[in-house]
Amino acid sequence: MPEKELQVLTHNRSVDLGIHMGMALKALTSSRASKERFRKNGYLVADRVITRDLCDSWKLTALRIAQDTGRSIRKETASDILRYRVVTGETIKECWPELYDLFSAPELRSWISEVTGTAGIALSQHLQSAININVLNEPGEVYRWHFDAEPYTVLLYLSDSEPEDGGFLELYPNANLETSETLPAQGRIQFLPRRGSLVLMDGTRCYHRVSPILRHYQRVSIPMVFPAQASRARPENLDSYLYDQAA
Ligand SMILES: O=C(O)CCC(=O)C(=O)O
Repeated sequence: MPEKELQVLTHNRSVDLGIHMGMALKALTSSRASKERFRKNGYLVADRVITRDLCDSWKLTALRIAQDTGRSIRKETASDILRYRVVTGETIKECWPELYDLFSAPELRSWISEVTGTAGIALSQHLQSAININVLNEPGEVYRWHFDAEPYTVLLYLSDSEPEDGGFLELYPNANLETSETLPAQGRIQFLPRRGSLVLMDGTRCYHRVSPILRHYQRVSIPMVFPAQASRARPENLDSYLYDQAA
């Protein structure tokens, strides 16, 4: 039987993490197989981490906050396009403590540490990018191919996607900046978001993107970033590229 790494359903833990958080995280496991899968591929999918009911209620909350305070990002260069709506970490901390509690729960970092075999998983000092709400909903919206600035990213999905919707998480495991220019289509992994599921990935070795939205629907994801040490510097101008609003 796999070890249960994060069981947040017992009464005491629920109290520690907040009542709703206790309901939210059912179980994240770090079995030998999942560690091995992560070691080999640099990513791991955990299904139904958040219950459907909670997910539906969180999706509404995410959409309301994105509507009230989100920024529309529209960046287009010859090689890539970034078009989506984002809520950054400072706003989440202030307006949605329940989600912030999930992000900052020591149990989540322990699980990342177990699965990745990395000691010292920290909370990022860059609150703006540490946790976001991403909303893509119009045909043509896309989150460009990129590597992350920090190694560990947890993506929590609050919506389901159908293949006809677009909005796949696409990634090339074990890529690097040199190879990213010439990656063959057959090596590409496609993950269709399912609400309540979570992807843990080393974003510095998985080249990834959100594929273009093909028809109107609400794709809601919560990216959370966890550095291996607290004090890594972010590339200059990255935050202004990602978060400065469309003119
Ligand atoms: O929403 C997703 O599936 C991925 C988002 C992403 O890559 C990011 O926020 O860096």
